[in-house]
Amino acid sequence: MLNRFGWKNGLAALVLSALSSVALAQAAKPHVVVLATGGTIAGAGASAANSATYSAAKVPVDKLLAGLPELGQVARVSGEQVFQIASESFTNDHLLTLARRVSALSKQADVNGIVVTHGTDTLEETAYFLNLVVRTSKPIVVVGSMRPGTALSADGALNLYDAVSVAASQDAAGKGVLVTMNDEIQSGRDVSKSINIKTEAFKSQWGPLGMVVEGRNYWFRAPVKRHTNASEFNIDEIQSLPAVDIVYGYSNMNTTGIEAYGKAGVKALIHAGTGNGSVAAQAVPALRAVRASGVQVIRAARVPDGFVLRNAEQPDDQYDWVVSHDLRPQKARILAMVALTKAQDAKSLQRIFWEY
Ligand code: DAS
Repeated sequence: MLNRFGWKNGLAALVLSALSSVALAQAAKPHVVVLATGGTIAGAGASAANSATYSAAKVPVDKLLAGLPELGQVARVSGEQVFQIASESFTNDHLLTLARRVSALSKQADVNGIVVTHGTDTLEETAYFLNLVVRTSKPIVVVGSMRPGTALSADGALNLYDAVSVAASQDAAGKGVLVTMNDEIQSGRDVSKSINIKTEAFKSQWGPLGMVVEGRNYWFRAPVKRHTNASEFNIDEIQSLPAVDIVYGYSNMNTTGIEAYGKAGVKALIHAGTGNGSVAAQAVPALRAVRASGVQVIRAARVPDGFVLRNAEQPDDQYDWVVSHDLRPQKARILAMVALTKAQDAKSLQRIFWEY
């Protein structure tokens, strides 16, 4: 008589081997760490109809990941809650803390890629900061969403899936910090939040690097500016960031803001000028006085796209001013803070603005 336990042992062995092969297959997948900081991607609204009225930074990372089992198809994912804040409230301390954690994880042999979930308001600044100071070639992908996960047609789940998929991809290595939003793979350096109410919010004036569709990356260009492993800056050597602020140019401009920042002891002042970074005649003496007091003056433009030409609207050589190249004011501020940890003269700063 067939040993009545024979077929059971056989079945058990079959199930065990099937489970172990699934476990082995999962263990073989790239390990992606998701560092959660808050924002709309962790937001929650009162009803599904609330696509724009909701509270940001509510859903913890474990719940975010548990709500997206499809992530297991592309990577072995673990999560850490670094902060739980709306990103308009990011400070330099948040930037330093996050970058140090990303840097430490990037050094771990068992980590293949890193995703940072982030509010969209200052996502572009964090992505650029990481691009400048984290020395790694492993993929780092920053991701957010324009609608909370509770909303109809929420965009966060696919954005996060795309981010993990890209972070798990070998072909995403060495391309600098990336941002995945709305099926596009953007450069962390170039991308900015350009529309404040659509899911197609993030734009790079030089175009996305590529697209990610159903877990596959389609690349069309690569960054040419210095980043990550090719950077001269290293978060592991940065203890603090200097004060750098921004004044806005407009019709009937006055010098109150310029003088106040000069007195406040900023190390650099970004002037977001009209047109090609123009400075109102009545503001030039105030900016020159601030420069004379040792503050670096960086001419950017309030016009979002294009780039500021040196010595065009103002005699930058004569005034010893710097131009921000194609960086929007908020990005120029990030680069100025990082640059000032090494360079103290306008000539060195200008070289850094050309190269990064
Ligand atoms: N307040 C915004 C932020 O946290 C919400 C978002 O769009 O993510 O950046």
